[in-house]
Amino acid sequence: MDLKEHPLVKFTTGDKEHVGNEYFLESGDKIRYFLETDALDENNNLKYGKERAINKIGHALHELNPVFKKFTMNKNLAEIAESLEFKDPRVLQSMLIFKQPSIGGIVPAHVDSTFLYTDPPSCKGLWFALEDCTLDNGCMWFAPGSHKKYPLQKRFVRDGNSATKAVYLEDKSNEPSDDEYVAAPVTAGSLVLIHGLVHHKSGANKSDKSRWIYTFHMIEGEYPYPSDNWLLPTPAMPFSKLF
Ligand SMILES: O=C(O)CCC(=O)C(=O)O
Repeated sequence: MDLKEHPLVKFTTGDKEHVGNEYFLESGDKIRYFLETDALDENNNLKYGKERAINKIGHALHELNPVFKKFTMNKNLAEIAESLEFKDPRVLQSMLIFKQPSIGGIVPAHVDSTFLYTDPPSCKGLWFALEDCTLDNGCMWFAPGSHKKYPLQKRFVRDGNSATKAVYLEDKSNEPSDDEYVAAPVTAGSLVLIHGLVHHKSGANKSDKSRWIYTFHMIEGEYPYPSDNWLLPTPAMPFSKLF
């Protein structure tokens, strides 16, 4: 990660949102670096070293980094996809999420099919705890059964080249209340399978321990994938076939 190349450091405030969006929207076939918001001061200077400021790395680790490629495009994980009745599972994004000590931010409640949409929805996430994930360092929370109870409410789509918007498919109020969420602390090495329609979130990390995880998502390659999805395959990097 070269800070001089990073948009938050390189560009002035006026261009920041635009450039930040492009940096994100063009990250599908790259390895890019996203910072904790609390790691920047009011002038957008890093308050901590980059190792501590990093929030997330994504979204093509599974193609571009040999360690993550070997880990992801793996026979055991292909068997899991088969057992979930995928016919043509395609890995389309991978991420390291860090939740740094004391500054790790929340991940607001969402479902993954909002961001990785097929028609019908088919996304599943494989989420690997690289460290113990506890109530203190920002473990995941799930609304049990929400994938059966609530239809997909919205899609996150491109709006021109450098913007995104939400398109509502259902009533905005149709989602779980806060008290439906249950904490899911896990130990390092655990795999959590995440249904694309299950509502989940994670808390802030105010503790002195980091909470590193690796995750990737797959979709059913046989289903239509709309061209206004934020994450698009490219001729050089089509979505990776798990088998
Ligand atoms: O790791 C987290 O805190 C959030 C991950 C998440 O929401 C996801 O992988 O869909």
